[in-house]
Amino acid sequence: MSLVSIAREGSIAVVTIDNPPVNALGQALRQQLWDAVAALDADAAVQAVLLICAGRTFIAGADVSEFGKPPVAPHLPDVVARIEAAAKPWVAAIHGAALGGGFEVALGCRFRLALDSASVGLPEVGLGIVPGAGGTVRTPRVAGVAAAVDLVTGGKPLRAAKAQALGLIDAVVSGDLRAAAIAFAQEAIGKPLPLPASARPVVAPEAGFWDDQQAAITKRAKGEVAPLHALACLRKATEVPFAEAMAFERETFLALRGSDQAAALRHVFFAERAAPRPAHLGAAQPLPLRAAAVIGGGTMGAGIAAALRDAGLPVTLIERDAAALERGVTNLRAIFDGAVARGRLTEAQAAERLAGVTASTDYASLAGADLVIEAVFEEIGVKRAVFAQVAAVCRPDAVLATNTSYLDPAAIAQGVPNPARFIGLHFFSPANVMKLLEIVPTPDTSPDVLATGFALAKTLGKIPVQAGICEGFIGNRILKRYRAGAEALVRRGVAIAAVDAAMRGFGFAMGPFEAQDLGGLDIAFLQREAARATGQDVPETLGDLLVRAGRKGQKTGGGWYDYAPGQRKPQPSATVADLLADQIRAEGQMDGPAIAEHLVAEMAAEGQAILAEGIARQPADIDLVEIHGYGFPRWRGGPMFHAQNRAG
Ligand code: T1G
Ligand code: NAD
Repeated sequence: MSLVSIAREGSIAVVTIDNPPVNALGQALRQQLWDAVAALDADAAVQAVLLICAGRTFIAGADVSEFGKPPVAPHLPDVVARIEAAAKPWVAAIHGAALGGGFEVALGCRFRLALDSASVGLPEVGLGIVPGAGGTVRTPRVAGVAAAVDLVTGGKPLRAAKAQALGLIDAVVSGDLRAAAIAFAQEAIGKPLPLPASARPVVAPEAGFWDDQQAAITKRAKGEVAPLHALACLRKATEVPFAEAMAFERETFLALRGSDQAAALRHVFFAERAAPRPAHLGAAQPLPLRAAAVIGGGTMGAGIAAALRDAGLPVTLIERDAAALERGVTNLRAIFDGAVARGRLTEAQAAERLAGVTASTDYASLAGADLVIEAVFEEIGVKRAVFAQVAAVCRPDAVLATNTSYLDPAAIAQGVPNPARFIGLHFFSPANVMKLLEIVPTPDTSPDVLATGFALAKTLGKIPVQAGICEGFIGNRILKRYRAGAEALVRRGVAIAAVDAAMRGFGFAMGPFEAQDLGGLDIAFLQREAARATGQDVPETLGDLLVRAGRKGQKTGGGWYDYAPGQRKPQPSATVADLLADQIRAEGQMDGPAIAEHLVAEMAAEGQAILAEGIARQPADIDLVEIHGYGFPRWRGGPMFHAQNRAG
C-alpha cells in the first residue's frame, strides 16, 4: 500500500506521506521514505525536496504499536541519516504535531517550516524511553543544550513560535502550508545551505550544569528512569563525536524499549486513547451540548463551571440565595485569577471566561440548558428537591447530572420526569484540573445520554471511565480499601510515617496519611457517621478516633501528624501515639517496598472485586481511575497492570 506519493512543482519534488490516523512511522512508511530519498537523489531535475503530510498532522512519531516487537529495518535513525545526507536539501513542512520520530525526521531535513498552529516535541520519556532516532544528539546542536534538556527530559511539545525562537523551526507560516513551503524551497535553491544538524558544533554547558539537572530530574521523576537516561544521552552528545553519541542513544533506546516502565506507559497511552469512545457505546450518539448549567457554586460547582468555561461552553450558575451566589461567583473568579497568576490565562481570557457565566438564584434561567450538573450538599433530600425544581423548568430532553460522591444516582433521580436523561458525572476536586471523570449511568440512563457523558469528557479534555453504582463507585471504593490497609499496617505496629514514606518511594506524591491531613479527615468521618446513622455496621477506624479528638488534619493544626503553626510539614505526633496506643500491637516494621507492594495489592484486590461485580468494565479502566484521580504513578501503569506484571 503506497503511503508516500511524489509530485513535482518545477524543480521541487513534493513528498507527501499519507498514513492515517497520525502518519506514524511504521516499517512500511520507513521503507517508502528510504526509497523516496534514493529515487529523488537520482533525479537530476530535482533540486530540492518538500516533505509534507496529509491528514490531521505531520508525523506523530514511531508506530507505538510496533514497540512490543523486535525492531525491523530500515531503522528510523538510518532513515533520518539518509534524508540528512540526501544530495538535495529536504524541507519539512509541519502542521498539527511533529512528535518523537516525526520531529527527528524533521531534524534530519535541512530546513523546517511550521504552521503557526503546529507544535513539535520529543515526548518519548512519556513512553518510558528516550528518542531513538537522533533526537538527543541533533537537538542540542540545533537549539543548544539547555533548550534540548528541557525539551527531551520534560517531553512537553513546543508551539511553533517558541520552537522558532529556539532555532528548531526556520519559518512559521499561516494559511497554505504547501504553497509557502514550495516558495521557501524555491528560495533556498542555489543559496548556501545551513550545515546539517549532525555537522553543527555543540556547545558544552557551564560547570555544574549536568549535576544540577541530574538533581532536579531525580527529585521530579520519583523513580521514573527515562528522564535520567535522556539526560545521560544529552550529556554524551556534548562529550563525544556525533556517531558515538548516536550509538549511545540507540543502545539506551533499545534497552528502555523493553523495560517494565515502558510497557506500563504504553499500557496507559493506549488506555487513554480508547477511553473517550469505548466500543460498548455502539451506535449511540451524543446529544448536542451548546449550553450548560451548574447548580451549586461551592468547591465542586465552581470547579465544574470553570471546566465548562475553559471548554468554551456558556454556563448558568445557580445558587440557593444571593449570598451563596456571591460566594459562588467569588469562588469562580478566584479560579480564573489563579490561572492568570500562573500565566495559564491572560487577564482578557479570564474576563472572557467570567463573562460567559450567568449567575442567578432563579431556576427559570435554566430553560435553555442542554446539560445541568448538580453539585449541591451531599444530602439526598437537598438533591431531590433541586432536581424537582430543575425538571420543572428545563426542556424534557435536557441531560440532568449529579456530581454526588457516595449517593446512588438512581435514588437521586427518583421522581425526575424522563429519567432516561439522568446520569451521574463524578468530577474530582479541583474539577477544573483533575482529568478523571467517572461516568455513572443509572439503570434508566439512555445510551445517547451515556454517550453524551463521554462526549462531555472529551470536550472538557478529561479521561472518562464508566462506573457501576456502588459505594464510592470505582475510585473512592478503592481509596477506602487503601486507607483501611494502611490503618491495618499501623495497627500491626508499622509507623505512620513509614507508610507514607513507602508510598512516596513507590512514586506517589504523598502517602495516605499525609493526604488525609491535607484534605481533612472529617470528610470520610462524616460519611461513616452518616452510614452509621442509617443503621449500617461501620467499624470504628483509627481516623475516627483522631477526628473525635478534634484532629481533622492540617486545618486543625493536627491530624495523623502535628504541624507547627503556619507550617505544612508533617511531624510525627506523640499525641497520636498516645491516642492510638491501645489500638496497636507491636508486630514490628516492614520495609518500604514491602509496604508499598502490600497496599498496591490491596488496591488491586478491590479492583478485582469491582470487576467481578461489573462496576468496572475492564482492568485498564481501573488503572486510569487510579492514575488520573488518585495520583498513582503513571510509569507503574496502575494497580491492575502492576499487580498483573508482578504476578506474571
Ligand atoms: N503510534 C501509533 N498509533 C498512534 C500514535 C503513535 N505514535 N499516536 C497516536 N496514535 C493513534 C491513537 O492510538 C489513536 O488510535 C489515533 O492515533 C488518534 O490518536 C523513534 C521511538 C499525535 C497528538 O508519543 O500525542 O517516536 O484509537 O486520539 O487526540 O524517537 O495521538 O483512533 O485507533 O491521540 O488528535 C512518540 C503520541 C512515539 C505521540 C494526536 N510520539 N500521540 O492526538 O488523536 S515514540 C508520541 C499523540 C517515538 C522515536 C520514538 C496524539 C497526537 P485509534 P489520538 P489526537
Ligand atoms: P460545598 O458545600 O462546597 O458546595 C455545595 C454548594 O451547594 C453550596 O455552595 C450551597 O450553597 C449549594 N446549595 C445547597 N443547596 C442548594 C440549592 N437548593 N440550590 C442551589 N445551591 C445549593 O460542597 P462540594 O464539596 O462542592 O460538594 C458538592 C457535591 O459534590 C457533593 O455531592 C459532593 O459529594 C460532591 N463531590 C465533592 C468532592 C469534593 O472533593 N469536595 C468531589 C467529588 C464530588
